[in-house]
Amino acid sequence: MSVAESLLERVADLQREAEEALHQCQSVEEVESVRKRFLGRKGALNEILRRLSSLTEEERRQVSPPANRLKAWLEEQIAEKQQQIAEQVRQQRMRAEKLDVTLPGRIWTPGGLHPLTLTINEICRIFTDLGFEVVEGPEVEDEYHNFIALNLPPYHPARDQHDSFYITDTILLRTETSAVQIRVMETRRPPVRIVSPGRVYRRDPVDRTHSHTFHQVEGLLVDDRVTFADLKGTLEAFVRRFFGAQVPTRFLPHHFPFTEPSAEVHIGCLVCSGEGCGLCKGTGWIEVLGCGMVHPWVLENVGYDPEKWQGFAFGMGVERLAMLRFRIDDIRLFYQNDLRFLQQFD
Ligand code: 2NM
Repeated sequence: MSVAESLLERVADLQREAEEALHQCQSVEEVESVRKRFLGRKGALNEILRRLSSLTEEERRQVSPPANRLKAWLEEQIAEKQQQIAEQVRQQRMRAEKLDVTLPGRIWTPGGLHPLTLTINEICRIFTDLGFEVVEGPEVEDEYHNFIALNLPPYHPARDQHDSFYITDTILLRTETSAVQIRVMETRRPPVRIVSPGRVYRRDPVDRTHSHTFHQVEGLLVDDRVTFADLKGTLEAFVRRFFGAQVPTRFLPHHFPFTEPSAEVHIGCLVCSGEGCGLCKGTGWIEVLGCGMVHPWVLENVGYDPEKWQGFAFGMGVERLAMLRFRIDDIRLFYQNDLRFLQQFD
């Protein structure tokens, strides 16, 4: 077999080998190594072309065209294979990154307001509708604003060290929000119409109806010619809106150091409507509010002339009202943050 014939055979073999090698390729890197093997500087094809120089003119004319066709064919095949693999890789990535828009969405449960917040908001709303303004103040108070200005002198039983949380000798957690009203009166001239909602603290043992930390809304109105009738009308309007128009009220004489006269407001029992039951302990009535005409000494303490100005004031426990409204029998439920409890209120 002549050299020319063996080279031609080699060209034919190379085409088959290249075809097979390309067929096996899975990646661009593998195609690249096939390219090197056949078309590279030291590749199989160059080796054939180098050997052409040792052939005669006639033999070269025989071998050269098939060798060059093989080269062109290889370049085309390799380029095609590269593209084919690139497309495969793209398809794979598309499949991997596919979004399934039919999957169900995440379910978000919306939050809601705490029943005490709902109750405070409703109480304040009723009073703002009546012309009162909502004012808040500090939970850490001094003895003057929490006790002395409210006509609770030293040695008054309500001031027992064991009934309040003292921080220093004279600084304590407020035991009622009246201190806020003292602060407002100190800085404004009458008329004053305010309600002050907020958290208060007392050293009470915790049980179904008591908590050391609870909430109050207290109210104050100061103007000239204010009478006990104004107090009764205002609180009756409040009770009718909060508990319902059909609920009866009664005022019983009481005592508070900061009001004179003072009264307790009762409503007809929501459970038995006056028949007598467990809730009202057989009396048919439930206490919901404390109130009275602001004591002249309290007015004097804030620089108001009691001959010129009169006022009424009242205070209510938010937990107590919320328990009556929502029929809750244990105050501790408000503070446990159990969603099964909290989700019952909107
Ligand atoms: C109550 C009952 C009666 C009251 C008094 C005052 C102030 F600051 F004007 F003197 N604020 N709130 C008051 C009166 C509070 O709670 C049962």
